[in-house]
Amino acid sequence: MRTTADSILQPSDEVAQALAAGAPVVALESTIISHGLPQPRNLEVARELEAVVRAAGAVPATIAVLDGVAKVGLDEVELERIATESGLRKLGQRDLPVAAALKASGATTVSATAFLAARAGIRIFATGGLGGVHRGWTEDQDESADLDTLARTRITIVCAGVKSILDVPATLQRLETRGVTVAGYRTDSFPGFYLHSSGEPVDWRIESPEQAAAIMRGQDALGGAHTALIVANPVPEDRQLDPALHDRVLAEALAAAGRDGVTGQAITPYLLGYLVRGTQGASLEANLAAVRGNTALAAQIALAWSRP
Ligand code: PSU
Ligand code: MN
Repeated sequence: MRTTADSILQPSDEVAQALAAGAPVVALESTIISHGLPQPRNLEVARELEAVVRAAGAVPATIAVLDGVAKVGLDEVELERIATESGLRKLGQRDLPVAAALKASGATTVSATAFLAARAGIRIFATGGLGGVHRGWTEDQDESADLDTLARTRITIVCAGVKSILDVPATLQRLETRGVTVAGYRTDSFPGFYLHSSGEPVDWRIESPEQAAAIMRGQDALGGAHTALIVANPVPEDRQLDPALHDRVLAEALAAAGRDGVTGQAITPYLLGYLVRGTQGASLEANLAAVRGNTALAAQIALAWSRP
């Protein structure tokens, strides 16, 4: 069979119908489910995030690659595979053609999910925290492919900033250089993933989903490079991880990663897992509070975007 976009990129019937009707759709990534959260909680979360989108009146489209096919919108069995299958790969954008060719299965990161969502015609995407420039960049040049994809993909991503395991100021600098628009949602400081604030300022503050949709219309009207809009939505202060606990356990996690020689794709799941254990699950609760809030806000933005 000839390889065509239709044979390797398949929206579910529900997602295809919603997109054709101009109804609100929210893309959700799958790496957070397969690699970012512990079992069995991850499957509950995957279902819960979809329910959050539906409760707001939008259609969820969780994205993953199954047996070489990029699925946009998963059914219950497919969602279970993402949450439970062992040996599932973590796929960035560059891995997608290989996974398709080798009929491999894998969860999609922000870079792969944003790319596939945009290709399928979805404009709004929710996640926890973006990837970015890692601490120690001067030694290993580890910068998440998330940033490059967001610099050339017309998508709106709602996130609680970038993961606090990263070099946040360097990541913000890269986003500026690459022309990615960043707006704080009801905040003047850039969120800190597990923490309400990263301590870094954010240049623009918006107050409503309608303002986010207006920025998106501005992006399209102005034309130019297809860059993303990051809507940085902080975890509520009463749901954040205790900052002192965060700093202490993160320092331990970074030291342990250095000792264990963890690098590349493995480093982010390693650090997040270390934090979950080292905080007795408190980091997990903060992470989930952030993702839930981001998903609900993404649905509101999708509704505002679908209203002409
Ligand atoms: N947000 C979370 N947990 C996660 C991730 C995001 O709350 O695990 C995932 C996303 O899929 C993101 C990836 O793209 O971590 C970044 O991985 P890396 O640093 O290897 O690019
Ligand atoms: Mn990396």
